[in-house]
Amino acid sequence: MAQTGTTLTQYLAEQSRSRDDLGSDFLGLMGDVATACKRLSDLVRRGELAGVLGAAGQENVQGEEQKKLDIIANEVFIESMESSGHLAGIASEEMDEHYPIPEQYSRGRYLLAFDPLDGSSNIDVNGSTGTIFSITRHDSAQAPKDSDFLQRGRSQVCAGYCLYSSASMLILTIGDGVVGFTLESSIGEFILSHPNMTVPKATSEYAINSAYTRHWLAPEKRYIEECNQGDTGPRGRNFNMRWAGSMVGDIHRILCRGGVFLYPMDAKLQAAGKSGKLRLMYEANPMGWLMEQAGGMAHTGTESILDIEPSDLHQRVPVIMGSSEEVQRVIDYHKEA
Ligand code: P6P
Repeated sequence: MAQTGTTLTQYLAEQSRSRDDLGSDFLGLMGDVATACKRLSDLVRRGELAGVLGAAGQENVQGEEQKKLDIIANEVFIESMESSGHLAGIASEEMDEHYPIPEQYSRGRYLLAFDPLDGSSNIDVNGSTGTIFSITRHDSAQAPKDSDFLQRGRSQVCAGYCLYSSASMLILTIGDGVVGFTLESSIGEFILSHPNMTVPKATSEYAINSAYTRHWLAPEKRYIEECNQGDTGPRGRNFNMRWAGSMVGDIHRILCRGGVFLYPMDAKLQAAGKSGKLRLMYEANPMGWLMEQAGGMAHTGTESILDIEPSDLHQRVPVIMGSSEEVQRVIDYHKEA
């Protein structure tokens, strides 16, 4: 009989047998995450034909121009997740405060923080986009407050993303390494395709938006200049640069073949009183845990991302993550600065 492969549901059921902290509630929750990702994958894949491209004509709570699909993605996720009784609350990049589970539905013991459509500036040009999600526990029967979401990255129960690109792929960790599933659209199932994703310790590829070179601080300026000097400089080898314009696209490439992703603090962000560009709760923490689980590192330049005590639902942090040798080098340059 033709082998379909292991589905996400089968994989998680198998894992939960050896993990009494991951019961049927968790399996149900992940089923809803997969459903939401499948719905979004279909909308992204159909693009203009689904009438979902273009600007929404409004800004989000971050003051950023929203795309139609930013709003639709947020609604699709909430609609897929709110009624099953697994979640106590939902926090999203697109909503100022967290979304309480409506009275008519029962509340569960998990919290979901997510970026519905990361890299949405790519959507109108058919570039890679993705949904990033972070699941933590809410061990209380009380309705959560915003502050209940403010848990360190190390306390996540599950973290992952769904990448909408040439294939739609769901990549996640539950603390036992990183696994990847590819959407088999003919049967609407995520099939296990990457059972053990690891980040090579060494790399010759970096990802940073070089348009901000004049704003970089000394450690990043030194690191990138040395990479660009290639085999004529102190690194003694040539480097390559990739910048996907979506964190999900860059992080996925790094999980597949190594690399270092940098969205560091810079003079422009400092002048604007910002503590970084990317958000801790639903970008840096989930991606940081994936990186560490895959054998990489996730750092701000001065502290490990997963150790940060969050202070705000939408707080921003500097991000340097990927192949450990390169992240460590940038950390060392921060120490020397
Ligand atoms: P820039 C997308 O808006 C995002 O949050 C990340 O997905 C991406 O890596 C970064 O910002 C791109 O930022 O400044 O290059 O447009």
